[in-house]
Parts: sequence; structure tokens; C-alpha cells
Amino acid sequence: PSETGRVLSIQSHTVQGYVGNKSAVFPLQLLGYDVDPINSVQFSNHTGYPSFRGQVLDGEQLWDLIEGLAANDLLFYTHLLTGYIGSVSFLNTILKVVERLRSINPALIYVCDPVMGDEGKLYVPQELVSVHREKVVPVASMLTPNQFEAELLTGLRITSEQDGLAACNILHAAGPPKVVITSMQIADKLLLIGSHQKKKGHPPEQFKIVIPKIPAYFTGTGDLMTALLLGWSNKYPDNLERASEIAVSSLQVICLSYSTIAFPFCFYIS
Ligand code: PLP
Ligand code: PXL
Repeated sequence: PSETGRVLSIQSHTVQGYVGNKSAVFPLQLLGYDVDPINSVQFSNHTGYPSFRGQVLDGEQLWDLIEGLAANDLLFYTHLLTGYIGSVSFLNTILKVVERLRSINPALIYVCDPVMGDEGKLYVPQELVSVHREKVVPVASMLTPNQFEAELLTGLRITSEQDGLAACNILHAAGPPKVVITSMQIADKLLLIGSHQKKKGHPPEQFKIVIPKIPAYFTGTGDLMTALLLGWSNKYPDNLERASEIAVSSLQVICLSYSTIAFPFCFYIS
């Protein structure tokens, strides 16, 4: 059917547990997309555990896979999805991938979760911040930072809903027509803020969703959220608010069911 797309998803793989491609590929397939995963790392488990083992794909190995696809005319994608990226060289190769995919499909939608940290803590090398800000943001079609990442990308300190909306405006000016700040902690409330600038230079349509808090700590929710936002915003291209509402409600159902049955999807802490 015409509503489906072909997604190249460059993210982590963990043998056990659901982060990166493990939380993005299956949900997108359920939504009807063809999804081709490239595993940027293959680890035994996510890095929140006391230890992990495994392999890291470098930029040249990523490019090798792209060349392999190109050699067989398999590089037509409607969407590129990226999440956690651990090194500047890998991120620079992602930028080459964006350019290559756009040369084949100029309408390619690049959905970028600029994973850098959370709650004031950076968990990627400092040099990645400026590459995200200066090179990645300008080529993204949809950006899904959290509160801390939106601060790093804009230089704004975000302590209110108004600050969040202002950050979206700065990000629109730098590139992406769609911005979703997927989680903001404002005075005891968990908020999602979305912003769609339908025409360059025009004021964006903005909205917020208050997210009911679930008293548990999850890993991989951000990855699932970005995948769901890709999936639903492609089905409702002119209604980011509707797409975000459906994405949040799907995420809530999954987090709720997993937290009550204590499935190994999550660390359950309270
Ligand atoms: N956890 C839940 C239950 C959520 O609803 C959301 C966002 O909608 C998040 C987490 C966001 O996670 P992250 O900060 O990793 O983007
Ligand atoms: O969810 C982000 C993420 C991605 N990739 C790896 C991770 C995590 C979070 O812990 O460990 C390998």
C-alpha cells in the first residue's frame, strides 16, 4: 500500500533487552513499514548494566554496507532513522549516508534522535555535541531531543513550557520542520512538546501533551518513542499533534503492561 515506506534504521542491537533497533524495528514493521536495520553495535545487553561485551561498527564498515546496497540498486529509502551514536567518525559517516540517500530519493525523510544525554548528564563524547548542532540538525527532517538535548542544541536553559517552545523555534530556524521534545520535566509534570513549521519562515503549529508518569525507570523508551513518531507522523503528515498523541498512548500501554508484569524490558525500581 502507498502509505507504507521503506526505513533504513541505523541503531544499536542488544542480544538481551530492547534498546535501539530492538525497540524500533518490530513496532515499525507492525505499522506496515519495510525496515532494514543496520546494527551500529552488537552488545550482550544495554550499557546500563554493570558490564557489557560486544562489537562496535566503525564508519568504514557502515559505508561498506551502504556500498553493498548501492551495488544492487537497493538504496531507495523513504526514511532514515538514527539514534544513539557513540563516535564522531560514525556520525560523520551517517552524514554521508544522508547525502547519498537524498541523491537517490530527494524526498527522503531523516528522523534523528540526537542522543547525547539526559537529566544534565552527557553520555557521549563532548565533541559529538557540536557535530550534532552544526551538521546533523541542519539536515534532519524531524528531530526528537529530550529536554537536556534540546538545551545542548540551542544553548537555551529550558525550565518552562515557553522555553521549550522557544527551543523548537530555534531548531526550526536551523533546519528541521518537525521537532518533538519527547520528555521535559517541568514542575513535577512530564511534558511532550511538539512543533511543526509547515512553511519556512512561518510560525510553527505548537502543542503540548501532559504525560502521566509511570513510577518505574525504563531503558529504550526514547528509541521506541522516536520509531513510533516516525511511523505515525508519516500516516498523519499534516497533524503532528495527532501522531504524537497516538505515539505517547502506545508507549504508555507498553510501559504500563511491562511494569506491572515486571518483564525484562525494564529496570523496575519503585
Ligand atoms: N517514559 C515514558 C513512560 C514516556 O511516556 C516518555 C515519553 O513520551 C519517555 C519515557 C521519554 O523517554 P526519553 O527521555 O528516553 O525520550
Ligand atoms: O536506549 C539508548 C541505548 C542505545 N544503545 C545502547 C544502549 C542504550 C541505553 O542504554 O545501551 C547500546
